[in-house]
Amino acid sequence: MSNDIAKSAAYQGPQRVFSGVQPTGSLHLGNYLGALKKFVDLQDDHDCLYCIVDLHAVTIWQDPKELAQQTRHIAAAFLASGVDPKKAVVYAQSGVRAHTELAWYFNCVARIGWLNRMTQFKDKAGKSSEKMSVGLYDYPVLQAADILAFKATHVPVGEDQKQHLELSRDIAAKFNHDFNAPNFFPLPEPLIKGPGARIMSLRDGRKKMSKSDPSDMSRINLTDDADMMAKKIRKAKTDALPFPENEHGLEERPEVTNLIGIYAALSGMTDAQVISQYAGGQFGPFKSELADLAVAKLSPITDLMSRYLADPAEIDHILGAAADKAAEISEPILAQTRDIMGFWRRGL
Ligand code: AQP
Repeated sequence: MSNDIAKSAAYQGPQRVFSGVQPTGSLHLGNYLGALKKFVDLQDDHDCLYCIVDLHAVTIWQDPKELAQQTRHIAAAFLASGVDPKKAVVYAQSGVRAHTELAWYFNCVARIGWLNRMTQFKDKAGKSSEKMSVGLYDYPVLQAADILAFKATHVPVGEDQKQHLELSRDIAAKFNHDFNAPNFFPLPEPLIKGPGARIMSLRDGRKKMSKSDPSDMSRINLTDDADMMAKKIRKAKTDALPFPENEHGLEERPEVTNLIGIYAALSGMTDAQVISQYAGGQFGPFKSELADLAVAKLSPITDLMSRYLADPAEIDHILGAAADKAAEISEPILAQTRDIMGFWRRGL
């Protein structure tokens, strides 16, 4: 993973990694492989901030009685997956003011036409876009502020976030240009490559695995017990054909492609190695071994999560200290941004 981080030619500041996860429900295998696992891989060699993005969560109504607990739940998932608070800054977004303040400045830089092109808003709003919050529409601008409040240069995310990352780059470039501040903000690079970048629903191989899918059978939650994980994999949709003989045999077989991709990501094998191991066979034995693999990888995380959640005071201590650290990094960047934009300040 560390080799994927290339230095941007023009920006000379430090390399920094930022990513966020919404506290909107139980995390699933897609979040784990597309994000959390990469967070752990990066923390040893890089300056990393991992944020629980509760301001993003409230773009869709969240029960105030649940939100803080949901935030702790994601923190527990980070820690149980191996994110180490001594190496990475793990904090809650609403506790650091730079996010909202910079988002406002960027609202005045981003163009409406850019946001109109964002497919995630269209997917989430469906036919009721007029009834959605302004926040949901503006979500990618807040995301740009999240990243650039720390001048982060690299953002590990799943494939679904690629378009938002391109918008962050556009906002950074336009800010630098409009305010004649060459290379003030870096143009952040997505870190998408690698297995697990796009895990699909177990019920429909053309839809991504998602927390908000109404069918719980479509995803493996990090909180599922071993029996439930095995049941979901056993019942995962496939088709009437046997296991493919080679990679060409994956064409037009999205569900099979997805299961092979999950096996590869969990085992560290390539898709081709998985195919050659099961070539031409039936799906029964493959699914049963995939279930064992998923349980072996995810059950220890589930168990550890419960242990962290049993000690909310410890989680709060970690989040509190990290919020201070995140503010320490972002405040000077915010102050410089305000100066570049020409805002009044005391002693000017
Ligand atoms: N299916 C996926 N495959 C790979 N990566 C994924 N991610 C999400 N789904 C997949 C990555 O997980 C990180 C955190 O995502 P998030 O919870 O902040 O929001 P999301 O992308 O909107 O995730 P969901 O599950 O689809 O949530 P809902 O249903 O609430 O919208 C991101 O890096 C994301 O790329």
